[in-house]
Amino acid sequence: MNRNRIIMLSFPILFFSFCNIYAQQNQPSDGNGDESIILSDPKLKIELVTSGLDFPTTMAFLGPDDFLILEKAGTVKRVTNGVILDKPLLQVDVSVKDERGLLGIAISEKKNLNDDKGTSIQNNNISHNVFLYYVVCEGKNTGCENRIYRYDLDNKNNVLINPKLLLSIPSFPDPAHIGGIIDIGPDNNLYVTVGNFQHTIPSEIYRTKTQNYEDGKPVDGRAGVLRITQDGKPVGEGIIGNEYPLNLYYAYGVKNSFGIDFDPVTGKLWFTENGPKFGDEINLAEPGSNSGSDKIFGIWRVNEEGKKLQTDGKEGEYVTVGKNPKDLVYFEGKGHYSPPEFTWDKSTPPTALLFLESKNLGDKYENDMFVGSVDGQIFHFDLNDNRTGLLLNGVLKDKIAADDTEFADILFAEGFSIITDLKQGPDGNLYVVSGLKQSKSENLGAVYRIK
Ligand SMILES: [Ca+2]
Ligand SMILES: [Ca+2]
Ligand SMILES: [Ca+2]
Repeated sequence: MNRNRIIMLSFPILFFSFCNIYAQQNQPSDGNGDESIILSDPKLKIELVTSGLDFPTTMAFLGPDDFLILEKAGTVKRVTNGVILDKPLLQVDVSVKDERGLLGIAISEKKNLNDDKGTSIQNNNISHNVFLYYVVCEGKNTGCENRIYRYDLDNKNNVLINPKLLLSIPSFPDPAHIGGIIDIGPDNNLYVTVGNFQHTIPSEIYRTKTQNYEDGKPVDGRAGVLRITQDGKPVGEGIIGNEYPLNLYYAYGVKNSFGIDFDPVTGKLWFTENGPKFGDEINLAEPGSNSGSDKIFGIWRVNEEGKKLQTDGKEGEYVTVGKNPKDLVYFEGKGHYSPPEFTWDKSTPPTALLFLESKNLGDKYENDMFVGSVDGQIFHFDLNDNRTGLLLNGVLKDKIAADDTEFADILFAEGFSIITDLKQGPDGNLYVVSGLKQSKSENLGAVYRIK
């Protein structure tokens, strides 16, 4: 196969400037319809781990070559040595409309035995707690809730049992901006992303205080990164308030997020945020961080209609925001505005965010940040010395990727379908979950390993 030819067809304009980066390409060993995947580092190899999944969302490892993976329509599958176990571990009746579905998973070594009846359960086959995040609706589009359950994994019989409801958030008006990612922090608590539940042009305007409307409706769990214990309880004193569910917020003013992870060096939380048609972000979140949504995306303010405000009528120019802009909500000074550490001006919707702790891909990638996108790209970032920001040079020194002509320094891979998750395996390699936007006739969702 002539790789250069494919690249020239795909990137005729960028070819000459990028030809060094793409001097050597890699492709999955079986070449199974994935010829378009390109890694920018010729020293790295990519392998197909498994395919035939129907819109896989997120995955979590149980052990080496052994992980659970979710399909959006409500199935939990186990993949061992690349083989998908015939029988799903769980099939839940979720709402799949638009962005709803079975979305998030996190696994911890068994700490709690679930017990819905108040009696002690003895089951020596239970090896892990499995946390799942999904959306259920009573009617077709009514009575919807984002829910987090804790299950027990019966490791012998390969089933998830004893569901315990940990958190439920009313999910309306739209089947959009659901969030849905769960991660376990260094403090062993669960961190959960929740969006604002509204299309960019909403079917109904519903504004709460955590979307930065001071006179907004009461806080209900949307538009933030929430933190709960593995039993579903608030963690100590609330950061921005003590009333439930305000006491669950770690960060707020978040439109939607498909990616969180913790810096393995500092323990700090980083997350991606999706803007409207501009202003996608990478954020470092201290406790009480306000990301500015629904009023600021990236570094751009929006008007009442959600349109980007310009200065001097110039295309792409932005409004500088000071510290704690006046018109945002701060919950009596307990919150603070936090501008993004990086932003894409032209929409490149970021998804999963991962810190790769291992040196398996080379010393230079140790503890670096990787970010996936809806457009099938993986971006790579070094952090600065004190790990308070990203190390950005040249056209990215302004912390803004104006468009894809500014991607050269940060583009690590491209050519996947929508990337829904990035994980480090116990083998130290980088795993990529590539879903498919429309998988009606073929189950083309796949997992890849970069090593
Ligand atoms: Ca923001
Ligand atoms: Ca590095
Ligand atoms: Ca720039």
